[in-house]
Amino acid sequence: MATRVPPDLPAWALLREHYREVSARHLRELFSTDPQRARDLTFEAAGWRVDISKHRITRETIGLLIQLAEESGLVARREAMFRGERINTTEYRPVLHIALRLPRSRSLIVGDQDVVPQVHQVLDRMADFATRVRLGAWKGFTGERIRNVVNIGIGGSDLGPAMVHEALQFYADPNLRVRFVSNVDGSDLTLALRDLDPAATLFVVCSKTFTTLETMTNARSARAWLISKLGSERAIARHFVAVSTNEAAVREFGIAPENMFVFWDWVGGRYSVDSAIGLSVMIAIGPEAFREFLAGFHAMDEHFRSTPLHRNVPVLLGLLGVWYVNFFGCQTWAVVPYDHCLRRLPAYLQQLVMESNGKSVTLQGEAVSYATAPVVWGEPGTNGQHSFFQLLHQGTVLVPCDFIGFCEPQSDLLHHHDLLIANMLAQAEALAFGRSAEEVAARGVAPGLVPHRTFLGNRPSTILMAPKLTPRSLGALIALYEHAVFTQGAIWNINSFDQWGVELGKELAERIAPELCTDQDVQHDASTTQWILYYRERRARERRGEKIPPRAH
Ligand code: G6Q
Repeated sequence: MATRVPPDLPAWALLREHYREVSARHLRELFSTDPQRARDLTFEAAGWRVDISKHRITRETIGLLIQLAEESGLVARREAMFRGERINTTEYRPVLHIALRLPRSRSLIVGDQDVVPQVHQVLDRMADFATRVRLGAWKGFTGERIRNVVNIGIGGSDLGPAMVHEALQFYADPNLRVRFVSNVDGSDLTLALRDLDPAATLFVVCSKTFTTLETMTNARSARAWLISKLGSERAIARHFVAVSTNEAAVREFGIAPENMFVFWDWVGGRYSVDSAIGLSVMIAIGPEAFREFLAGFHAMDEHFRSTPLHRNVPVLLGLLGVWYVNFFGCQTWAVVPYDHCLRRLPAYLQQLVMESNGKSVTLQGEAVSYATAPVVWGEPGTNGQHSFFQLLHQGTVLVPCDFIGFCEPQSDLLHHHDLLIANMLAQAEALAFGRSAEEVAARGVAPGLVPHRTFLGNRPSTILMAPKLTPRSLGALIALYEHAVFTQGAIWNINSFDQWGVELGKELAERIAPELCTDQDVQHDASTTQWILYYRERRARERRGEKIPPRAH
C-alpha cells in the first residue's frame, strides 16, 4: 500500500502558504479587527465551553485545517473506529474504548458478537463488588471491613485510575483510603504499605497482560506481605482481586476467577480507565458516580462522531496541534489545569499523547518526513505560574497552552476560587496580548528596564471551562483529549494505538537484571558494561558488609 504523505496533500501546501501570512500577525490585531472573534471561536461540547480565539489563526486557517482533515480521511477513519474495524494494524485489533461507555440500550457488533452486553455485565459485577466493599459487607480474612484499597498497576493500568481518583476526591468515600503503587522501586510499595493494617487492606492488581514486570513484582511482594502479616495463604482470596484480560495468569497468581474483572484486547492500556481498570475509582466514588463518569465520555463520543468538523471540538483541538507542530515548529505543549485535584492530568496526558502519537513511521511502515506528537508537560495553576511561566511569557520558544478551569469550586473556600480563576484568565490574556515596550515605558519604568519588563505577547492558548469538576465533566474532558489525539494520528497517518517504542528497553532490562547479581559474562557496549560491573561490585561488597569509601571506583 502506498504511503499517504500529509505534506503532499493540497491543503498542506495551502497551509504552508497561509502560515507565512498568519504568523506575521499579532493576536492584538486579530482581535481588534474582528469584534466577533471571541464569540465565533468559542465552542460547546458535552458540557465544556472551549475558547480557541487566542490562537494564531483566522477563520481561513480553520477552513484549511478542516480541508486537511478531509483530505486525510479523518471521517472515514473515525467511522472505522466506531464500527470496530481493526484500525490498530500492527496489533491487528479494533480500537473500541468508545464501546466501554455505550449505554446499555445500544449495541455494537464486533465479529459476530455484541460487545455492549459484555461491557455492562462487567460493570454490573464491578458495581456489586464496589458496593459490598463500600458497605463493609466484603470482609477481610479476619472479618475486618476494608478500609484501604491499594491499586497495583503501571502505565495505562495506573495513570488513569490514579489521575481520576485524585480528580474526584470530593466524591470519594472519606472512610476509604485508596493508594496507587506503580514503580518497581521498592520504596513505592514500602511507603504505601507502611501504615496500613493488612487485615483491612484490599489489593486491586491491574494488568491487561498480567505479565508486566513492575506490576507482577509489586503484586508478589504485596502478597508476601499480606501472608506474613495474616499468617495464611487463604487470606489472598479476601484481599486480592485482579483486573486483566489474562485469566490463566490471574489464576496462576492465586486469584480465583470470581475475584477477577475482565476487559478485552480491544481496550488499549492508556484508553482503559473507563474499563474494569477503573475499579479502584469505582470503589472510591461508588457505582453511580462511575456511571456518570462514563456518561461524560459518551456525551463527548457522540459530539465527536456527529458534529460537523468546523464545530467539532476534539477535531479543532487536534488540528490546532497539527498547526503548531507542523507549521510553527512547536515541539512542546503545556497543559495547566486550574484545579488542584487535576494535578495528575498533565502526567496522564503525557502518556495519552506521547505514547499514542510519538511515532516516526506511517501506518504503511515508511519513515515520516514531518513532525508528530509534541512533548506534553504541565503543572496545576497557580503553582506553575511561580516556576515555568517565565519562559512561557518571555522565553524564546513558543509553547501553546491549554488552560482548564471550572466555574464552581469544590472546596468551601469560595474566595480562593475567584482568585484561582482570575489567575487563569489573566495568564491567557497576558500571553496573548502582552505589554509592549511603549506601554511599559508609559508606566514610568526606567528605560534600562523596559526591555526586561516587556511582554511581546502573541502566545497562544485554549481556555476550556465546565460548570464544575464532576465525574461527568471529567469523563467528557478525557474523551475530548482522546479524540483530539485520534484526529492528529489520522492527519499524521500513524498508528496511535500501538507502543512498540517501549519494548526494547524492557527487553534489555530483562537481560541486565540477572547480570547485576551474578558473575556471568557481560557483553554490552563499553558504557553499559562498565556500569553493570561497577554496580555489581558495589552491591557484592555491600552484601559482604564491607565499608565502601564514598569515592572508591
Ligand atoms: C498503554 C500501554 C502501557 C500499559 C502498561 C501496563 O497504552 O500499553 O502503558 O498500560 O505497560 O501494561 P499491563 O496492563 O499489561 O500491565
